[in-house]
Amino acid sequence: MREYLKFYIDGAWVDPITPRSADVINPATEAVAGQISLGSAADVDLAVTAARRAFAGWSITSREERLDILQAIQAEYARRQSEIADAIIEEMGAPASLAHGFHVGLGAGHLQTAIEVLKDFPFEEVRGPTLIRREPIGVCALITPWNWPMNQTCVKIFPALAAGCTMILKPPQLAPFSAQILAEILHTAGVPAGVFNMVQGSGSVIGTALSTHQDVDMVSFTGSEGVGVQISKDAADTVKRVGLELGGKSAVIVLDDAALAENVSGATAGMMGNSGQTCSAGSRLLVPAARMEEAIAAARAAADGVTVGDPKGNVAMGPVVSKAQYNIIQDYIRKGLDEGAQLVAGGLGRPDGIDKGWFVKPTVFVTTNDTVIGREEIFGPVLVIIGYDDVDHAIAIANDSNFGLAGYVNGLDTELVHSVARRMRTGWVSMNGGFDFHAPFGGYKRSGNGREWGEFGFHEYLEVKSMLGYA
Ligand code: TAP
Repeated sequence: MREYLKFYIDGAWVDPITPRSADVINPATEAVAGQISLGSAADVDLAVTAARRAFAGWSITSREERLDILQAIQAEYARRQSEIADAIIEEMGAPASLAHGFHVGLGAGHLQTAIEVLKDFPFEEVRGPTLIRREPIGVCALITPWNWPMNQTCVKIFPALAAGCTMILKPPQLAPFSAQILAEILHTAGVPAGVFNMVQGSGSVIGTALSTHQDVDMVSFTGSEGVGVQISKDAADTVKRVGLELGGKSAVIVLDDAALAENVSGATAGMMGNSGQTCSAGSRLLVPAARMEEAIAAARAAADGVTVGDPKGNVAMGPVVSKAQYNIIQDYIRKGLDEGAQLVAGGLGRPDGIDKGWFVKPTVFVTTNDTVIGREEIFGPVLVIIGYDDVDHAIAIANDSNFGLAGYVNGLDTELVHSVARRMRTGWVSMNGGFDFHAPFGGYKRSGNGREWGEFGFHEYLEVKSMLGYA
């Protein structure tokens, strides 16, 4: 049983002002995995005061001082990454191979990227008679979700630290363990008191207290669209900058010249990887309508081949994060059946042989883009396949969405792949599996605003000052 009852404020582990705790449930076993404290607005006040005090010193540290700290964190993160992975397995059910691999790897990647960007980031540049300075924005509230706990946390903390900001992290109640270990890492690595603070608790209490706080300068949020809208409203009265990374219903376009079975198989397995709980998941698979039977066979084989079970073991897919999330996904599967979508694999209920834990069957439907399961973000292991007539039709389907986070294009004709990617209305398009930690990541339309990752993620935490008459 993990007991994480203290908050990290002003460089020390402190008790909440009003003691109140909550259980954290392991979604694979439904057993209590640990306890955290639930904070209050008064705890947030202490953390913000500490962050404001620390800002005066941290904001004027040199590039070298910040690099030293980030490199110390890197050494400590590497030393404890196995512990982080174990925490992630318990808190949100990621399978061990994914937790020890991609989950901790994404966190490490954002840390390394922040170091690389900081090394030669142009904080000052002269343009004509003007000196343009980029200065840290101030005290930042970082509000994160449970689905990729280290990715979402590290992609905010490290650029914020590198930029010279101070911060308060509010981890998700459903997956609070790995953040607690990360706070220990920052402490051991020597991050000065007050620069990084962490208060656990509910979004409605801690999140709201941060978004409305007079002395918080910006909020960086990743999570659902509804909460993103609420945070924007809450932050409006104090004119904070708000960065939002919200949901998606991202299309994978498999072009006619691509190896269809191989691509469908890869996209299906990829969709199931984190139990479909990925904002950029390729949850709409667009294939040539004339080759639908071939696509169905490949998707069925791939989905049926996904091993589901105890995430500590050697499986490809663990449970979804919670009972509530399980029920949402079951409702969508039911909706798909009611809408008359063709069920290709999976379906309602737990996988055969599993009677405990929030496990969902890897599910594939064939449908059209005007159905509920074709349009809404399910955030579970449910893939929809949609047929297209020609390339223009594929792009029209891909862009016919309220979201605009990610897109995927796979094909052999490089010029065609590039032209399709150019026409997709999303902030991030991966062509033939392309991946880059330095590439800006963020959404068009209702998928959010602002960009994270790499140098663009840095700018989120910086103000721009013009000093005229400089030269
Ligand atoms: P959210 O409710 O959006 O939670 C994300 C974070 O925001 C959590 O830390 C949450 O705190 C906090 N929060 C909740 N209400 C808040 C408020 N009024 N003010 C400030 N912060 C607040 O997401 P969820 O419940 O975890 O998941 C619901 C749906 O969101 C999913 O089904 C999925 O569609 C979507 N989602 C998207 C993403 C990405 S990456 N785009 C990630 C996760 C979820 P708590 O600790 O109280 O939850």
